[in-house]
Amino acid sequence: MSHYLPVACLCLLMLLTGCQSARQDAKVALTQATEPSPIVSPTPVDVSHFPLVLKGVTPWPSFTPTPTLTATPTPVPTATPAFDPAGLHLRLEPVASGLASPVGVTQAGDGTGRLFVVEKRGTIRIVRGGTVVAPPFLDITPLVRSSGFEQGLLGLAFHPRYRDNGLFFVNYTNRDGNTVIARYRVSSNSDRADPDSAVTVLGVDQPYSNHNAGHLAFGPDGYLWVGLGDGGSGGDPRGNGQNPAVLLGKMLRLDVDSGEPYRVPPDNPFVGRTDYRPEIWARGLRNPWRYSFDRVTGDLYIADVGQGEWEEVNFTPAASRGGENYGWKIMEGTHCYSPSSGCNTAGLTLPVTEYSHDFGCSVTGGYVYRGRLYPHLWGAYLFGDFCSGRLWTLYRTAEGRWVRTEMLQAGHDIAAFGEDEAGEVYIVSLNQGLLERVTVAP
Ligand SMILES: [Ca+2]
Repeated sequence: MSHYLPVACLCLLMLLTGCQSARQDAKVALTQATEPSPIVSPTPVDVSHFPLVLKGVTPWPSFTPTPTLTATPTPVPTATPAFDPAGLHLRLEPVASGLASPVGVTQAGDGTGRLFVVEKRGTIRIVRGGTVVAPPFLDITPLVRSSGFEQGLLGLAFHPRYRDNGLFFVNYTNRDGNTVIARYRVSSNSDRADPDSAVTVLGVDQPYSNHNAGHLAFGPDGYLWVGLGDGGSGGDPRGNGQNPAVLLGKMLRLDVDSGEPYRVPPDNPFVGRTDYRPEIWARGLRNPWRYSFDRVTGDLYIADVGQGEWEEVNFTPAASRGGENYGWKIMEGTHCYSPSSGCNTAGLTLPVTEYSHDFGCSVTGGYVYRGRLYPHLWGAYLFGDFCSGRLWTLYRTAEGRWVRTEMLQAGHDIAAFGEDEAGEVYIVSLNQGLLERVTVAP
């Protein structure tokens, strides 16, 4: 079996990046480049920007779990060694197959151990013990436009108190091509949602078909974090990423427990500013294809898909008060984009790692490993590339350097990462319809 995606698929994938030449980029993605290992981010991180004094890979004593975290607390191993990728061999273990264009996987935090796979065309499937439950948990296919490669049902997040209130949130492209974030409730059957329970939380017009981002996640603050792409096309023609008056190209932070359908948290950074939408937590994002909070530290990792050359991962410490500007489209990664040289980088938060299109073409953000099965993986951020199937670890040394190491090549696309309740990490392949678990070879 080919280890590479069909070129036809890659041409579609190029939409993720807005590349000018799909053929050229397909060639790049098909090039099996050898990456020096480990790679250290070439960019000095402006630590002064961060209000939190960072403590490398063992920062958990500073974290105070809140009651809104998921139901299964992960015990903190004692005497865990600092993460060291040397000699560590990761593998992908098949869990389920036959999924229809999966783009996400998550869990309900309700103690049932079920995984919920998001299928692009508009369904959510339960995987229990490696078996895909036949009737979908939710089927909103009639509401969803998935004809564009980056359109569809794209995100799912369960309420932190799902066990008590049965609420969950989805992000999809509606029939008009616009983004809808909606709330649903489970039915009396715990394996079936009530399709008639929908309440629209937020609608965002999309000027182009691509860069819909689509991820949803609850933070340790109990708020819903919504990442929006820049509206699409290529090169952010409308300048949305830097425009504080629009929601596109931003990370939003919403209180979905107060107000109807939501309230702006009073400590959002731009509350009271007439020139900013108050929902905005941070700006300067292009297409944040997956972000996650470290369930132990509360730190936020945002992967942002690049325009044509540089894929990046951004780090925001848990103590951030928000207001970061992640740079797009002033910069792509750590490189000036508009203008192409001599750009003003003042006040920008640069990524902690980036890689060129020699190694892929569309970053997929993952999770910091906090599972129980592989202590040697504890504290490492796992992420990958959609096009090349490369999977990396990223961690911060005690000296404050971010180190990225390629750990494996999946042999297929990596469309999304997810965690189960115990903190084990999974990936899904859109083109292969696979759900796989990340394991450490003995
Ligand atoms: Ca950036």
